[in-house]
Amino acid sequence: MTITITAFANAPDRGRGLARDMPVRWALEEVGQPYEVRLVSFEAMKAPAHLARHPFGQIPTFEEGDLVLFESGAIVSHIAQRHAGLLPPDADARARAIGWMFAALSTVEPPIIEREGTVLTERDKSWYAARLPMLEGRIARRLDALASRLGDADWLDGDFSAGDLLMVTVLRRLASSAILDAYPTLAAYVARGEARPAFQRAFAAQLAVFTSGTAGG
Ligand code: GTB
Repeated sequence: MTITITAFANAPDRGRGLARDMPVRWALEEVGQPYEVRLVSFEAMKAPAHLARHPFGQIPTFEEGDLVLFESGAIVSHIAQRHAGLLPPDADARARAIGWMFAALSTVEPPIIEREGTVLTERDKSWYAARLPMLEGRIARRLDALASRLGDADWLDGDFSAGDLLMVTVLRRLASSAILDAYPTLAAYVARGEARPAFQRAFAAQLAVFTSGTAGG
């Protein structure tokens, strides 16, 4: 059955691989599943056909036969459960890897997203100068703990897993700041993720939306 995902027809990051189709593409590449991409404009995302796939009118979505999924974490989880390569076979190790998936999205990512939103929309506000260091302090607490747990290991718990895929994805959102400069082991962890052939293929595919001239909408 063909897998179809959705991605921005015109991603604001212009192909830097920061939109959330990227972890889905990366997961599919890791497990060797071919996929097709339906590019959606901002208007199409809010139209009934797409809202039937995604109640919040966002990307990414995932379709395979009768199955339609939204939420990048749920999609990566589904791919990892269905195909070998992203979750260890041992039940306990598998449970720990799933724990890291949740840690990436629900513990490490929220302060990063909050800072990003503040930098984008609150720069001209009176509270900005006080709020930014507070948000960066919250990020630092997460990164301190993550770096401490990672230590000098390559991945968070043994072999590369969907937990690493999502954690690297989350940390990549710090790329436009200098925050990771203070965490050389985490910067190296991100670089290891980005060096994986599956990441490279996924990155090239989403970048091609812009370089091939198919971007629009
Ligand atoms: N929790 C959902 C998930 O993980 O799937 C969040 C999905 C989401 O935020 N989708 C965004 C979207 O569709 C695109 S990825 N936005 C349109 C809308 O809400 O109307 C978020 C994103 C957008 C842009 C950049 N960027 O330019 O760097 C990075 C990430």
